[in-house]
Amino acid sequence: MRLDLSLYLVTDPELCAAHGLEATVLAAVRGGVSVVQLRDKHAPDAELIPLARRLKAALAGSGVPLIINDRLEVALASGADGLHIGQDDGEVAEARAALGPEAILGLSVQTRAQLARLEAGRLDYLGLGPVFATPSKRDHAEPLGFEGLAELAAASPLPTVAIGGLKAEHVEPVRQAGADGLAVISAICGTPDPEAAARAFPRR
Ligand code: TZP
Ligand code: MG
Repeated sequence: MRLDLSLYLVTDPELCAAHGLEATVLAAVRGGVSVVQLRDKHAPDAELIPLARRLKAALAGSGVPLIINDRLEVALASGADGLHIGQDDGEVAEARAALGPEAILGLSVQTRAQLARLEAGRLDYLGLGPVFATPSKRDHAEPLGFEGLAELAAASPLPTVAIGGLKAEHVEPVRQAGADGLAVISAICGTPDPEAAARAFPRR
């Protein structure tokens, strides 16, 4: 599965609840999202594993990979395509060893210092952000702006996806900053029509 980061949907249990998480994801895929990440900071594994399995089954044949945020056990038990971890979510080497060589493994990066100590050989992509302040992530790092994003993207040895307060109007500035795509929660999940919201993102 070639990794297309162009429009990367991150789910949020509350923001996706209006239409149901699965229906929201499927609508967003019809609208053109290229990756789906299941992100739920609170649900126990016993709840997330069956949900991830249902999402994986629903995405079958779409070519859209399912990536699990933070929870290695959920990624392993559900047959998801990969895992996304943050700077405090454990070791990249351990995650890669557990997942095997074929799985997609992504890491969130906020600073040049983090880029400098990257285990790039074990990773497939980086999430760079937040570009803007966002209520969708508590205690996020200082926003990068497009300038900070451009600096990190230029220094990244891996494909990058920008995240944090991004909307359809930001596709072009994100591209100009050198990132390979945008990751969004609220611009798709928090809208009355997630399919139309996804479709509103200009595609190359
Ligand atoms: N990581 C950095 S910002 C963010 C995450 C998970 C939340 C992005 O959500 P939104 O609603 O697209 O700003
Ligand atoms: Mg995390």
